[in-house]
Amino acid sequence: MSSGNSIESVLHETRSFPPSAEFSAQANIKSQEEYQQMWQRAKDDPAGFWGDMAENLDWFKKYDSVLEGDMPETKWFSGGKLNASYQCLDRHLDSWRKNKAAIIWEGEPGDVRVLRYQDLYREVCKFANVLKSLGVETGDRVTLYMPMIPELAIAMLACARIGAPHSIIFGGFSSEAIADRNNDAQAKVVVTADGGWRRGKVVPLKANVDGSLDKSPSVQKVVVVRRTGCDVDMVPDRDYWWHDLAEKASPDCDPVELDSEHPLYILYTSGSTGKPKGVLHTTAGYMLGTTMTSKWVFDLKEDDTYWCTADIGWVTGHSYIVYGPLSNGATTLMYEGAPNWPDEGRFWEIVEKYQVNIFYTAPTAIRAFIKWGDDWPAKSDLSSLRLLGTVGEPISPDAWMWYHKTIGQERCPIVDTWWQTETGGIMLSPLPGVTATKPGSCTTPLPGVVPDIVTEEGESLGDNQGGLLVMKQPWPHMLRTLYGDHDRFLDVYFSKIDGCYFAGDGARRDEDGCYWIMGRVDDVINVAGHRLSTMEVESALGAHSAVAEAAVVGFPHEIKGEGICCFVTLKTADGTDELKKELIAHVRTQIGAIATPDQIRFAAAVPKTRSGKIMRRLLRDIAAGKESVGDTTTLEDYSVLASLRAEDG
Ligand code: 7RM
Repeated sequence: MSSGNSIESVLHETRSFPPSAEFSAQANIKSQEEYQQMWQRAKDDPAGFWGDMAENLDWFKKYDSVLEGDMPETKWFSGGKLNASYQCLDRHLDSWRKNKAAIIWEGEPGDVRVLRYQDLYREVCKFANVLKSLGVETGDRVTLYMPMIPELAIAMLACARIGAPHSIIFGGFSSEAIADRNNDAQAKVVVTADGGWRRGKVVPLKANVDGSLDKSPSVQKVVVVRRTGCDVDMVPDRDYWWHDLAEKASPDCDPVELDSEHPLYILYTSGSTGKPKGVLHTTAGYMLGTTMTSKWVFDLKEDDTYWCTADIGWVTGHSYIVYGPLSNGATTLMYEGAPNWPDEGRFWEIVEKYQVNIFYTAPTAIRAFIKWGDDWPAKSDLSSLRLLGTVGEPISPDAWMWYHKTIGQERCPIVDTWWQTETGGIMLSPLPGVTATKPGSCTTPLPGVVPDIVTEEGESLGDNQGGLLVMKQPWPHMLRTLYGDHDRFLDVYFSKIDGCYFAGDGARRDEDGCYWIMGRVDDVINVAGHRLSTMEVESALGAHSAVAEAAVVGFPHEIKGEGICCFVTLKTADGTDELKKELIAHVRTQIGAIATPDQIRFAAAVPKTRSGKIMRRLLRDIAAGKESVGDTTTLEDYSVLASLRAEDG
């Protein structure tokens, strides 16, 4: 943040793209009036509005009240009983949807599986029975560390069926990170695979789990899917093949009738300290939020083929590959591997092959597509596409225009969806049949979302003044706590701005009420759409015997959005290239491949304020190669700066 109260905003974009009349006419929300009316009602009478929306879920027992309490301690749909796997499966089975494709899956090597709703239901029931046979009870936590294969969705829904919250760990995390998360959640069972395919190579998932287990004593059993056929160690009475257990399991398993606020899952996300936060979502509110936002934003129709390219290891995959689309009875496409394997045309071949209608991806992927060139998408027929989406970071107007022209062929609305692991579902986004989109803006709040832009003191700012993005009203799919650390939950999200949820992003609102996100205001960086805490990388480096101190910042990166730059002071060792490599490898073992540093710069000291705080703003400027370093009046040791700049990455 710059000095003064508001954050300086430099982006000025005036192009605007209203939806076509044809799109609006067929859309789930058709007009500005309809949207305005919904939004106003949800603001003035949230209980009435969300109570009406809750008709879209199937309840074993109707709730007594829609909303109790106010932020941060809210309870939604108290007294109600339901089950998330029932929402996604059982309720579609007594209609023609029983034979509709629920999941169309393509593996990286080109293998294909299609699971109809009935097939998925049976597999989920079988695996729910497997979990029970391994001693998993309602309330127990289960870690899923898996590739993008149907078994991941099956395991999630099986956990939901018996009320065992899942904790999914993205396959790019290391043994150390798995152990941390297993311990924090006190997971009883880990589900994994021998490996997964990525750019023609096997990611050794089971071996990574093995490396975590002596440090995760809570884990009693490990279930392993055979995916790649690579060699794995199987420990008797601890490790079991999925297929051995599932083969013997019954395909019937009654869904447990769970309280509305029963925990559905924990998902670890980076905050501004070294310790990841276990974001906890609960059943009714989360299911309602993901169900409604999928319908509104992706305009889901019965005959759509919908593809979200995220990994299920991130919240986007939880909400918009699995729970939201399946709750709506949609066909959701899942792809296992890399976008450039065997070549850079893979995504567009998939679009043509399955006649994908709705395509949801991230700005980092779009930047890669642009770099790879227009010839790749030109090889495939993209005329099935009718709607495009983005998520994960601000998209530059240039990348937006490329997406609009080259992929959308100037025909498809683009929904730039702003939300977070914590918000559970989309918060700010165009409605594709309603909103005039602007390249680079996530535009307006969805019904039930009441945002504002405020100063550090909590005063509302006017049009086009940059400030802090907050939410002034509770919504059903918001996080309920940080697992095992409610005080941190209160502190991080609710202590900064009185009475509001503090998102950690800077933003401005323009004269049309459209929001423009300016990025994080804390020590969280966004590397290829993945949230990482600079503190986490600093802690990892600090654990290396040669390192005295480390300061980590993001810097602009052509494809990843932000790269990771580490300023390292050494105890005694020499700053050799060998040591640089060793430190990079060390961070990869401590956190995982996603945290691989792009630059290591050895320095005699890191610049600090008089009170001892690392001057990250200065380091960011140096990492970005900027000459002017701004205000240094509180800098402790001026000579440090010159030496940092001299040391070249
Ligand atoms: C869904 C997800 C959340 C952070 C968030 C922002 C950034 C996400 C957008 C965006 C600008 C967007 N969850 N972010 N979407 N910034 N425009 N459309 O990404 O928890 O992993 O990250 O991502 O900074 O706070 S997340």
